[in-house]
Amino acid sequence: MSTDIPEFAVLGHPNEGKSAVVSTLTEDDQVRVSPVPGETTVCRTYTVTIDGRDIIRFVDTPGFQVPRQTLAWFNTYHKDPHRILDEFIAAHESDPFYADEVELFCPVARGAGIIYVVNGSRPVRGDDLAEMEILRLTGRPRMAVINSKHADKDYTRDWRREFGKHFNSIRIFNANAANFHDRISMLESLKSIDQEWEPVLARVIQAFQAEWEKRQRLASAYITHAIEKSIRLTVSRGIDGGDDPVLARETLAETYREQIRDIEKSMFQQIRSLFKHRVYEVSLPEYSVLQHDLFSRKTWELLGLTKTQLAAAGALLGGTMGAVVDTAAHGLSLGMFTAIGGILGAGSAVLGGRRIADKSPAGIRLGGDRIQMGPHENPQFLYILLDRALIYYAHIIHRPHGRREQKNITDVNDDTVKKQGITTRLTPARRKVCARYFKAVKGRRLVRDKNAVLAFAVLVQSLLEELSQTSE
Ligand SMILES: Nc1nc2c(ncn2[C@@H]2O[C@H](COP(=O)(O)OP(=O)(O)OP(=O)(O)O)[C@@H](O)[C@H]2O)c(=O)[nH]1
Ligand SMILES: [Mg+2]
Repeated sequence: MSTDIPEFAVLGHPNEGKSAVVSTLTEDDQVRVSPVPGETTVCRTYTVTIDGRDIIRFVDTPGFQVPRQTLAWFNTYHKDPHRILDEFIAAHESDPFYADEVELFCPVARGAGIIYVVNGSRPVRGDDLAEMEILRLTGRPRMAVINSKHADKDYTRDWRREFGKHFNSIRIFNANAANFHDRISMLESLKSIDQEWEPVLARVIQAFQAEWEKRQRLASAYITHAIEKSIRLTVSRGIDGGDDPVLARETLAETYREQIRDIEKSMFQQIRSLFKHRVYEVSLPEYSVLQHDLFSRKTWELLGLTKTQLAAAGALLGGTMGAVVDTAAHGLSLGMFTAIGGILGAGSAVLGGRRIADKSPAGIRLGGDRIQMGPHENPQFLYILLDRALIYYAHIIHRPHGRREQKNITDVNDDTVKKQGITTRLTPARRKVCARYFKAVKGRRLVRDKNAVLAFAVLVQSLLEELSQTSE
């Protein structure tokens, strides 16, 4: 290898998914992938950088255009076999007929290993055999990758039979479905195509794994932080005798919900950029619970609340009227205000509204009459927030960067959508961790309850790890 870090050129027939493979392997969604054959016309190098260090390079190349004619030239070449590519390039550099072949051989001529990509959903043809023979004659370490574009047609066995004669290693790698573990397995296979690369590729794999663990730690921190913020959130507003209690309560509740939605949205955004989804919005499948509003009954139902829990939650779905300050200055007593606001406000539990101290926790006088929403009183709220975060995380980590077209999942009957809550399957011990955490976050003694907070963060990280072991 001529460069200090490993370099692999991704070669193949036009439109077989070479660019998609490069995109998924390098986690770069800016690689141009297109249904039109001939999209890639010049080589482009994509370097994987971890913590500011270049780790490995993949070169996206144009597809073979004239493999039979190229093979015919290769078969007439009888000089130094190590120079076959240099000689081919020198002989055809200014011949437009061989322009793509000259271009795609360049990275290999300078020492890159070969990853040959084929579409396993179609049969092997004559051109493919010519391409494979060319690659064999280059003498470079090479691996064949079967990237099947359609699950219903499978010619993998035929491809494997042909590959056996031409390649040092064969792998199935689906650019539209591969996850982190598939990428690691791919690197493991590359190790085996040339002994010389073993130690350096072992270091690459280590760097990938360390980076993945770091992302899990960060994702867990983002999630825990957002949940804590959401549960603790309070909003308040001033009221006076002329205010309509129902309206006042509802506008405050909407502000409260909106702020929590925003906290969730920015946490999703943090996770998305952590996993390097930059260009494309990761669209969620239609059946996903995340298609429903955080505060809708549907969300809580899908996430596994039982009928009784739902009934008990009642209007608490949307937040709790946490406390009311009442100086009776405007002639409407606390009892009256909460009673009217509560009863007319869809049966909410505001009747139990606490009277907050006339000093806010920060010691600032609140002055005047105020109503306050939050912190959230319903322990189920924690599970809802956690479930949604875990579901989003799973969508993101199972979304390969090379995938472009969306799966079209339409018309999923609501009744057939199964409950999606991950937390309903938590063991009793894990639920205890959540319950303790909820209590700690809601109360004022957060600092003293740091063990509860720590235990919860550890739990979230384990859940993230478990999700990355599964396929979506
Ligand atoms: N379903 C499915 N489609 C894929 C897969 N890989 C690639 N495609 C699609 O196949 C088309 C071609 O993919 P590209 O990655 O652009 O192919 P290429 O080999 O780079 O093509 P050229 O640059 O034209 O030589 C695109 O529409 C991709 O979205 C796959 O694993 N599954
Ligand atoms: Mg391409």
